Amino acid sequence: MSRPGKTKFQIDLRRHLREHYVEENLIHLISEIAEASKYIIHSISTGDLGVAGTSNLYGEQQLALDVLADRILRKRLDHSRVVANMMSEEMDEIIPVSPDCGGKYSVAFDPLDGSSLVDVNLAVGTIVSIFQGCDLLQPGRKQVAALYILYGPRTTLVYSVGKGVHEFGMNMLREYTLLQENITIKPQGDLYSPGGQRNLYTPGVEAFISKLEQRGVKLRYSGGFVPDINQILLKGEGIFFYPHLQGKPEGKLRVLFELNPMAFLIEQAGGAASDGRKPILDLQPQQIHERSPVFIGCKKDVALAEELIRQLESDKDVTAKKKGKT
Ligand code: FDP
Ligand code: ZN
Repeated sequence: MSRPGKTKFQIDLRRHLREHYVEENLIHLISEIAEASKYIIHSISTGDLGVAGTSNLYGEQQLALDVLADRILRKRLDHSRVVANMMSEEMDEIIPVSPDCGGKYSVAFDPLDGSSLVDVNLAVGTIVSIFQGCDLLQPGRKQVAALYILYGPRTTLVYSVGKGVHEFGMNMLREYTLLQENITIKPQGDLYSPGGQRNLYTPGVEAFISKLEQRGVKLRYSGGFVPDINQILLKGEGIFFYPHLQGKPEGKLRVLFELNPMAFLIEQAGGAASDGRKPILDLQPQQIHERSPVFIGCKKDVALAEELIRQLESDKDVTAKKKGKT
């Protein structure tokens, strides 16, 4: 689990948080999420690929892994004593946990992003966004912490509390220990991860992808947002985009559960995240399941996407946002 030259031996997650003077309740919250992930990885790796609403051989209700992951996290947060409100991609409404917001945090999470990839044994992840107090419908810039857990060949956790981005690996004892501190990404990169269907790209996005291809950048796309972002962070370069599409101006990814936390992490690593016009972290969400186009990764590449969209598209192509789960 080590990368020579970049590791500090056996610094666990809790100790790392303490050493960065993170507030006690927030340390507790992040540690509880890390604990919950151990149960989620167990469910994934034992391969209980139940389908929600169906029964197994014994007549017991089987749960899809994303529903199971949601329950595991929800229970843990519910009992943590430090959560005011929570909501997840799997829920329709915000769940109040404690009416008292003082010293507490509100959490938005995507319990198992990329769950359609579980069947084909590709990497998936949990994404978490944390605000202080009760309010979850705030611009992402107000987040106090963001993290994801990547269930790949290895399980890793990447977090930021606004003091750099740090990667931890799950060891044989199922503890998260430090792999890499203060991860940064270059201003411009040679990897691209384009989401959505190319025949639906709008003129600005088509011009952008053509420019990247003329530059000779390499395609690296897994279909899972967590591994695709993790690749950019750890390779230190690249751009992921899931743009506005013709007939789908809101793109696909959700602001609260997916984009805000990843934008927080990428900005902390020196990158940028934009909806094509403005930073993701400045969007004021109106609804829980709001979606947005996204261009996220190396700063100069994100700026190039914005420039071409500004030149070749009118505002209405990009700004329309719609509510809704699929
Ligand atoms: P999934 O639907 O498998 O959960 O937002 C979820 C997500 O995957 C991301 O992980 C991924 O980047 C994107 O959707 C892939 O979208 P497409 O199905 O349009 O390829
Ligand atoms: Zn998701």
